[in-house]
Amino acid sequence: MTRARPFLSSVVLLAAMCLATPAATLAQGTLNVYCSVQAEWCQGIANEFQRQTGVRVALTLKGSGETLAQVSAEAANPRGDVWFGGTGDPHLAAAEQNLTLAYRSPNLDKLHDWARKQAEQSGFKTVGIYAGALGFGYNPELLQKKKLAAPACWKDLVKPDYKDEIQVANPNSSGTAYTAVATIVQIFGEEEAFRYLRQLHRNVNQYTRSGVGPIKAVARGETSVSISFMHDGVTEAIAGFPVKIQAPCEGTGYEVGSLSIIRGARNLEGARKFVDWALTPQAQKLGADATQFQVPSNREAQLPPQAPRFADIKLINYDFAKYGASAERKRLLERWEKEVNSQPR
Ligand code: S7P
Repeated sequence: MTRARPFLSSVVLLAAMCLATPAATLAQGTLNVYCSVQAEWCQGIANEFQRQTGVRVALTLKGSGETLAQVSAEAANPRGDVWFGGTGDPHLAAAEQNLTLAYRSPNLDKLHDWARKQAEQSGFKTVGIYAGALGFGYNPELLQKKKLAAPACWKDLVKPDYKDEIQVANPNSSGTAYTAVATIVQIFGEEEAFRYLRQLHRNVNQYTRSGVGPIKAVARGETSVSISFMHDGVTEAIAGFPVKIQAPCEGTGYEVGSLSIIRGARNLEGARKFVDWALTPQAQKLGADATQFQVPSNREAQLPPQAPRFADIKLINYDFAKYGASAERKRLLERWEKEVNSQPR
């Protein structure tokens, strides 16, 4: 008798919970989401998708290059269901390596051309969920203290005045930094770009693992200048840090942040449901709710007023097909490792 009571009360409690809980929020399995945007947005999508569908979301947070490496390492025994966010190039490389699955969401025709193009050129194995332009972040207080001018152009960053003042991520682990290398190659041509990257190397105080590391260091006053996605600078400025952003005068590249279903997904039904949901204006608003101000890919999603305006930025015609190809990515990364990273500063 005494031993049965806790069991009975658990059953009563469970039954009461079931009656009080809408059907959609009862557990509908688990969805393993590899998430390459900042943690607050990842948590926001996990909470909201779970609340609306009852599918429990388990998050793994990693940058774009690292997630590509993980998905590739797990190919024989996939653990993830979907990969949310991160720069588009590694999503395209994953598609080409057959690490991701084709899916044509019924919401595809509600997207901007650049997001649909990402889907079309990958054979529908990935799709654009947001876009963001690359630029510089700087700490005006620190620059003033050091009597340094704010950088306006890519060429400014290699001036001797900026010795040890610049931070950028390592392009092997970071999609942001790979976008920077590919952008510089597209602007200056490859030979000139590698000369430039070697000069820049002398001014870099640290190559961080993650793409947002450098702008957070600018915000904390640990480095004067970063190469970052401009929207990540807005996030820091809104949090109250002395951060300003700049679009490079020669022009700049941009990302099509992407979303892919991982081949071998154990919860394929949940993964497709997640993709459909992530392409809606309501889901895309969760980025701005988490103070992350990329341009959403659904045409009906509101452009956050804080988002850097593409119309005000000189954007290059970034060649996603070329720089998203695995062989080109590998070649550029190996060249960067050999000719830049391994050189003394
Ligand atoms: O913070 C958001 C964001 O800039 O992070 C993504 C980025 O690729 C992830 O970081 P890594 O550079 O470390 O890969 C971008 O897609 C996104 O806009």
